Amino acid sequence: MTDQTTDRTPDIVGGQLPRVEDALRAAVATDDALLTEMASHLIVAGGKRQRPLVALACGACASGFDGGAVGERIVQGAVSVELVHLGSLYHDDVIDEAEIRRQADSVNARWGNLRAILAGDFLLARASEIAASLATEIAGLLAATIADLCVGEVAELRTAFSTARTEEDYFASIGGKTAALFAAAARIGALADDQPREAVDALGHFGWCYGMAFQIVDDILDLTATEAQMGKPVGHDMAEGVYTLPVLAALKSSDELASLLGGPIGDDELARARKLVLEGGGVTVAAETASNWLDRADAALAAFSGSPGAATLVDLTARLRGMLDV
Ligand code: GRG
Repeated sequence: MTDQTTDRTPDIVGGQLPRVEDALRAAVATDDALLTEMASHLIVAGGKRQRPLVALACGACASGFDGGAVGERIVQGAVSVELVHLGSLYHDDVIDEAEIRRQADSVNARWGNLRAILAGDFLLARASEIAASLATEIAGLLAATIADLCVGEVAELRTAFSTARTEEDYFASIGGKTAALFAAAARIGALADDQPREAVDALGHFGWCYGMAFQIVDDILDLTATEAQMGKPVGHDMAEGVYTLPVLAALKSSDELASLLGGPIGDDELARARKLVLEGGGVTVAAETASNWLDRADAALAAFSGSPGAATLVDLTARLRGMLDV
């Protein structure tokens, strides 16, 4: 998805994001100038800060919250989640040999794979340290979520270039690589606020459903947005052998698409494959699926209606829904 730092939610909860920015920079400061520069590279480059916003908003869902500043523990929880996200991006860009991230040089492109891996490890270590300072449960949750990210990524790699990839394979992979971290963000925000167990579970469910929709929208945009909007070539996932929901849906009724996919693909074949996915209704199926996940996300917020946190979360689902043409 595009990196629009200016596109952050301008509401009460979103107004707390500058605290997250300051705390992120503080979290990666070290005595080693090179390590500090590498570890802060993508923080400075921007990003939408969706995961910390979800954590802040869930921390502001308690009925007694007055709409003022959220507690520092919630800000630190939000920081720990964004640091895990950042660490995963550093490692992902090494795996994909990506050159650009957040419209800047990727860390691997600027400093090489070895340093990018080490800097990513450092971000994960700082995230773990912060989580452990908040609560044993938060530390355990974040560690389990890092494992989920790895499982989701390996599941994706295992089915690369496979036209036999099923929708179940796809959902399992995006659950691990994306929804698990949004669910953790939501739970951590609520846990850092000492909310009751039912609230933590309901908000965790919101995070999972929102994360599933978020990844499906990201996968749709990979096929429908322009290169300028995405910061990467159109159809990049398909070219890399990552067959996402729109592609899997279109594959069901197109032998021609199946014959084009299954291995590395040239620019002309990629353009034809993309046309087949769009004309074969793959994007429509994926958009309906994302919309269903957003319905579930909204429903999970019923108990928090009227709180400033819920207003931010409803705004997030509405914005994502606005990116779907269904
Ligand atoms: C060691 C934590 C760890 C992970 C290793 C590489 C890997 C396993 C997992 C990759 C997970 C990954 C990169 C999933 C993609 C999730 C995604 C949609 C990223 C883009 O998120 P945005 O659009 O990006 O929120 P910004 O830049 O706005 O933060």
